[in-house]
Amino acid sequence: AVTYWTYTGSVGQSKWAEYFPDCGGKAQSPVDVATVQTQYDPSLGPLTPLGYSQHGNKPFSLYNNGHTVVVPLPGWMGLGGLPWQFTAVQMHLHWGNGAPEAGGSEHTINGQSSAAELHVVHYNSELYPNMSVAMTQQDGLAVLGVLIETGEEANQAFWNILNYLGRIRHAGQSVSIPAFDVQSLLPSDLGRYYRYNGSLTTPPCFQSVLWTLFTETVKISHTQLMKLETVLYASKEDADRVVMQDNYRTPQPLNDRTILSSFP
Ligand code: B30
Ligand code: ZN
Repeated sequence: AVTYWTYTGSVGQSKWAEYFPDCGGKAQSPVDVATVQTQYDPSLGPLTPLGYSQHGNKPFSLYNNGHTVVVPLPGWMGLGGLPWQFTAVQMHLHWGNGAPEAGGSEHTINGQSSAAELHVVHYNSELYPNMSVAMTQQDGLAVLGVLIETGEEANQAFWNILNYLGRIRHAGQSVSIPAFDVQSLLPSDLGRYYRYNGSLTTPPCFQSVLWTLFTETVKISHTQLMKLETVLYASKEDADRVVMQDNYRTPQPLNDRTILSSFP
């Protein structure tokens, strides 16, 4: 048995299900959103980030976990507008190789990839005591997915993360960064989104996630996108120097699921 995994190679995504059985389940993420097949659900109201802008005086940390770069979030941040109260846990990114035509997002819309994708992970704190317990439960997690495209202008909010990647080049490294307004990373329209039940997009692929994918994308500059490739998959002790890129899973079968939309 293996407990580690990668995106390509001998323990790459085509092998995940051999070692992590849930990765072969019927409700996996990400998915392609075929917009003509989505179904409008008028009960889906706008989501409300709670305390995202209230960062206090404590710095955040930024961590290279060997598959992505993660910012753990303070426990007072949460998400309203869902059937339960959710508490924020962390946010992280998925990206490609910086080539203009190449993808990098996990979710796709009508078969189209975006350059990168931001995930803000929350757990159901009304029903479960912590993230570890919640991620094994079918109604345990809520993840916000934000598609990131490249544009002409730099996105000032993203510098709050990208400026510090040089300090966490190796897996296992972390750095303290100034706290910032997490809501500034999100699109301005939080009322238009797709909703479906899916999974963690990485092993152990537990089918515990209520996914929200915003229709509005956020834009960063190409220079900013390239900054993500400052980071390596390997730890400092490791001989190989593989650049962290293409850390996204390809879309999984929708099977009998319906993707809902919050707008007609
Ligand atoms: S995602 O948003 O679906 N990409 C986890 C959370 C969100 C997503 C994927 C995974 C998660 O919490 N996984 C379990 C924790 N990890 C530890 C970690 O932070 O680094 C265990 C693991 O994967 O083996 Cu790597
Ligand atoms: Zn993710």
